Amino acid sequence: MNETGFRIDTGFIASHNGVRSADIRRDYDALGELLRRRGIGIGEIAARAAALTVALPSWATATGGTRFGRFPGEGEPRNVFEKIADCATIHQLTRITPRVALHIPWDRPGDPGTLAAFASSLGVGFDAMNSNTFEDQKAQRLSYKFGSLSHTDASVRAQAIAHNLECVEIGRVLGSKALSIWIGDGGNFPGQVDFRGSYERYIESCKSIYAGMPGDWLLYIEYKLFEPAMYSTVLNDWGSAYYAATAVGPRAFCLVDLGHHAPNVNIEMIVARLLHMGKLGGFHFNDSKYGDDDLDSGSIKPFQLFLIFHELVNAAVKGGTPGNPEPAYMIDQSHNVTDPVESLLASVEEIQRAYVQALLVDRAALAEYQQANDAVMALRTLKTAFTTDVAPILASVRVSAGGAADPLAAFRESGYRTQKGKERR
Ligand code: LRH
Ligand code: MN
Repeated sequence: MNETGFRIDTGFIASHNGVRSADIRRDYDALGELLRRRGIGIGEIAARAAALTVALPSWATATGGTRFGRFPGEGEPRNVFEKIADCATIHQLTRITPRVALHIPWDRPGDPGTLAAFASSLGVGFDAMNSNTFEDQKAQRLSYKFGSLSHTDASVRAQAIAHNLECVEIGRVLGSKALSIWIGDGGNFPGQVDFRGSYERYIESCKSIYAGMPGDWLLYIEYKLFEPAMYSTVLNDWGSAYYAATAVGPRAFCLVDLGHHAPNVNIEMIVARLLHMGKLGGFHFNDSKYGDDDLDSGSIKPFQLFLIFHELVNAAVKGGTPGNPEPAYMIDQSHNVTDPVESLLASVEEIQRAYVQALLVDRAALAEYQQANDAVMALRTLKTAFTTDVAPILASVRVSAGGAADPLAAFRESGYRTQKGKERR
C-alpha cells in the first residue's frame, strides 16, 4: 500500500522560515564577523555544512524498546512505505538526509521497484542495506541461536550467506551501493566458542558474500564488544574488524557504531587509526552512557562527537588515505521515550553541528602547540571551536536549501504526528 497521506507543504515551511529569517541573518552576520577575526570565511564553512549528508535508519522511525517493554506512540509507521515517508519528512526539514538505510527482513519490500519509485517520488534514495542474521524468521529452516556467518554448521553459514546476497539483490534494484553486516555471533560461557575457528569461519563467509557483491559496492563490517553474546563476541572490536576487512578485500571496510565499545574507550583515536590504515568505511552515530544504549547522537557526549569529526576533518584536510572512501555517515538509534522523528531531527542537527565545529579548528595553531607539547593551548584550540555557537550557519544552510530554520519546531507546528495518528490507525 503506497502511503502518501499528509505531507508538510512548502508554504508552511516558507512561513515558518519567514518569521525567523531576520534573526538568522543578524546572527549569521555576527558569527561571520567573529569567524572573520579568526581568519575563517563563513561562506566556505556554510558550503561544506550544506554538502554533509547523513543516512537515516528505517528501523528507528518507529518507537524502539528494550526487553523490559516498548511504549509505541501515535501514528507509528506500520510498513516500509510509511517509514520512508517519515524519513522523507526529515529530509524535507533538514535537507541533509537524502538516503535511507533499510534492514532486511524488517523492511523487505514486496516489489523493490515500486519502493524505489515511491521513495524517489518523495525525494529520497537508499543507503547501505543492513542484513539480519541475529534473529530467526518464522519460515527460517536453520536457527541462528548459536551463530550465523561463524556457525560451526556449514549449512547455517550458507543460509546466512544467502540472506546477505538477497539483501544485495534487493539493494541493487533500490540503487544502494553498500552492504552493512553486523552479527551477534559469540558465546555466553568460557569454552563455548573456539575464538580462532569462529573468526576464520566468519571471514570465509564474508569472502563469499563479498564475491557476490557488484564491483562498485562496499562492504561494511560492524564490530561490537558484547550483546547479545555476554562472554565472547566473534567480531568484538576494531582490531578484529580491521583484520577481517583486510582479509576480505579492498572494498571491505570497518563500521564504527559509537555504542559498540566498552565504557570510556577513546573512539576518536580508533577513528584516527582506521583512517591511518585506510579501512574506515563509516559510522552508526548514536550516544550512550553505559552500554549499547542507542541514545540520540550528541545527547550524552557531544564533545566526543566533535572530536570524532575533528579526526575526520583532519584526515580530509591532509588529503585522506589512499583507498579509503568518503566515510558513510549513518544514524543507528532506538527511540524508547521520544517521538522517533523528533529524535532523528535533533540527532541530525547534532551531527551537522559537530562537523561544522570541527571545521572551525585552527589546525595550524594546534599543530604548533602539539609540536611544542603545549597541552593547555592545544586543548583550548579545540575548545574554542567546540564552544562556538554555529546554530546560525546550520539554520541558514537549511533555509537556503529549502528546509526549515528550526526543524523540530516546524515538525511540531505542522501537526504531522497528529495527522499520521489519524491516518495510521
Ligand atoms: C547492533 C546494531 C546493528 C543493527 C542493529 C539494529 O547493535 O547496531 O547495526 O543491525 O543495531
Ligand atoms: Mn549499529
